[in-house]
Amino acid sequence: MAVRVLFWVSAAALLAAVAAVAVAVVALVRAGEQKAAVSGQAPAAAAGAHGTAGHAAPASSAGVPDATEQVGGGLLRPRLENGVRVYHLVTRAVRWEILPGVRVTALTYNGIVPGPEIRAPYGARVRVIVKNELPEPTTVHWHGIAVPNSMDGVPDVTQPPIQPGETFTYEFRAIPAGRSSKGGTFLYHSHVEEDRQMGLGLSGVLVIEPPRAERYDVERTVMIAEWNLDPQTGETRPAMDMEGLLPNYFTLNGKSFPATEVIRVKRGDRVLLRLVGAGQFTHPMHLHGTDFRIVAKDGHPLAVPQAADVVQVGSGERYDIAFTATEPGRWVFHCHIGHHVTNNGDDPGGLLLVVDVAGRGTSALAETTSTPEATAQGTESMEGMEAMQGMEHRPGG
Ligand SMILES: [Cu+2]
Repeated sequence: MAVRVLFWVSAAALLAAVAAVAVAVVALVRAGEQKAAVSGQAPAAAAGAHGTAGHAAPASSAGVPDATEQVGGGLLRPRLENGVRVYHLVTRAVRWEILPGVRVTALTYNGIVPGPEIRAPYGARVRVIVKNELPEPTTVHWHGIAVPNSMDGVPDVTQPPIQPGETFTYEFRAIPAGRSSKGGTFLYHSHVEEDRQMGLGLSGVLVIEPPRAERYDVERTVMIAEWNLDPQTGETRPAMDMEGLLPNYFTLNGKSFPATEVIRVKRGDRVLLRLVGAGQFTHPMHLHGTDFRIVAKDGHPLAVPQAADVVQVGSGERYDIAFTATEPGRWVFHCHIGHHVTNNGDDPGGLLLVVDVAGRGTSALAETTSTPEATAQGTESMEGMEAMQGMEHRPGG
């Protein structure tokens, strides 16, 4: 009897063990598949460079030099040729510093993130000569501009892609699409593998200056973007709303707080910020200390400016917001999604900058409005940190 019981107990234990091994093997295989999918390696190879998974592969960093510039978005000066404003853009990959010691591999216009700011008066004839020095094809789309269809920059629809080493010349008049607006904030960006190339840095702002532009004491463009960076390996992937590609770094004009620019204004200054959604995510941008007026949407002035203290900036959108700096202090302007004010999980970071409103004549710093060119990164970082430490509330508040 006892032997019989022992036999059945042993048999049951053996069966259970076999089943457990089978379950474990299945789990191991699945884990392997998931790991490959997250890293993008195996599916990328299987799907090829143009498959969905290929878009998730890290930007190639082999032989990519560190950027020679520290500040992105500087003004691109044209050459005048028979009344045509001629601009040059060169696409190339660089290692771009978003924080001291933290670099992303970026695809850029002219070696900077964001690309240089192009400005032209309403109606001006514009020629942009684009040389592609990337190892992959590209195009430039003029977002919101009334270009001839052949200049619209959509690969295999309006033009063949610009192959590596090739040059393409875009020509158009600086007139908003639809022709109802006389000027405002517009955008240019790659339209080849847009999720990937735009996400890795290929965008810049195009300002059409209206004939009677509103005057402001301080004016800044603020381009909002996201990055997926492995800070250990430096592998940079285009940030997307997909598992394995979610962003862990966020930049305003190519810098994460505390490396973002401190915008210095005097009390009473009228300030215009041109907000540009250059990434793939929506950011509720919030200003402390005062409200603002949304004066234009997508390069179109609003007949009745809208009062707000948060504005949702989605991908491709532009909002021009204006305010008068009435209260002295260090007021922050930041994304209200807590995760977006972190650097790889450390806060404060990401989409936050300081608007430093000085009482008139009370501060030597207030006498000079800083330009991006004049910004010393290290100094600004320290001041940014001090500003955060001096604040009563966390950026989420
Ligand atoms: Cu955000």
